[in-house]
Amino acid sequence: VRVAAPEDYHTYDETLAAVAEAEAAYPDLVSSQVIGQSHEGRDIVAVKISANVTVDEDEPEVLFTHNQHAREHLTVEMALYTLTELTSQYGTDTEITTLLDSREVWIVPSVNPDGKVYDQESGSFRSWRKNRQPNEGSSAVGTDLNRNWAYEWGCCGGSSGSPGSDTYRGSGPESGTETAVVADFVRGRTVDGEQQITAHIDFHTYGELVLWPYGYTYDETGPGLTADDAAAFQALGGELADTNGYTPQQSSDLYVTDGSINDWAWADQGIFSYTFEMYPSSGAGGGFYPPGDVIERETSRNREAVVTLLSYADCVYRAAGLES
Ligand code: 0X9
Ligand code: CA
Ligand code: ZN
Repeated sequence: VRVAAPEDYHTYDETLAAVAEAEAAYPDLVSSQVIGQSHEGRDIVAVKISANVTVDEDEPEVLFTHNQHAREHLTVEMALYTLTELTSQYGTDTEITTLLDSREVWIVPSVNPDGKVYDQESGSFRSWRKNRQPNEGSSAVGTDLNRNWAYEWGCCGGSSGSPGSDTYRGSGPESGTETAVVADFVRGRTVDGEQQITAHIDFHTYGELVLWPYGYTYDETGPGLTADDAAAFQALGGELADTNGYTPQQSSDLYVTDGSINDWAWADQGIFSYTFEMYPSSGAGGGFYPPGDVIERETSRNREAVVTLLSYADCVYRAAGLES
């Protein structure tokens, strides 16, 4: 199986440079902001893409988060693909033009910059997953950010309480520096008590899956997740999967997780929140490190899913024929 070299993927610094370039080239369409710092002090950046980008217009907002897990470098390429595609096609592609005229898109290209740098910096990948925050009373480093979100944290055997584990949930909900930064950013998108972000994809690798809440339980409904909500998650999830050939399922059907971003984003913020597990499929080779020559194919593979999510951002229930 062919695998990648670290230089096949953008570094953290190169990622920020690409964002700055887009911002300079499309000042009316792209605006980036530093939403906080990682544990080691790196900037965590959110990029807004919309017509009249400097104005906070009353438009549905869509969030894409990437790279919670350090070694999932393909997800950062996905962020840069979306940035490039939306900016270069605005004013050319009528669908993208209409969507950027009526939506506000937020991209966080790297939720976990310390982990990304650690995984990529040495000349050979380290297979690192967590952040790089030390743990009190242990020599083991790092929290699994996707077990650290503040909904049913640590409830259900879907995370570990051991700092040495790759799924260590942290010392408490949002104890991870980067979790707290992104959670604060999301909470900050509330205007007059209403969360402006309606839909979200958290990009991971790998497995070629479209996943939706809840992850902490096998039940299809639960607190704050009605049968109508579940029908909408399933309908839109299926429609997204039709565009990229991924397998759609409730996330707990993969395995139970507690403290994942999707459960928090839905239960706490009312955001239709999906996980995409990108290339490769679980049976194929390459794992977290597919060679660089698949990047273009495997990021553009999600073009239609991104556009589809944007198109439903005004009312996700419409995907299930439940428009009120
Ligand atoms: O375990 C995770 O955090 C995600 N998979 S990964 O291989 N990228 O680490 C999956 C999270 C989706 N949620 C659930 N399966 N409940
Ligand atoms: Ca706008
Ligand atoms: Zn992951």
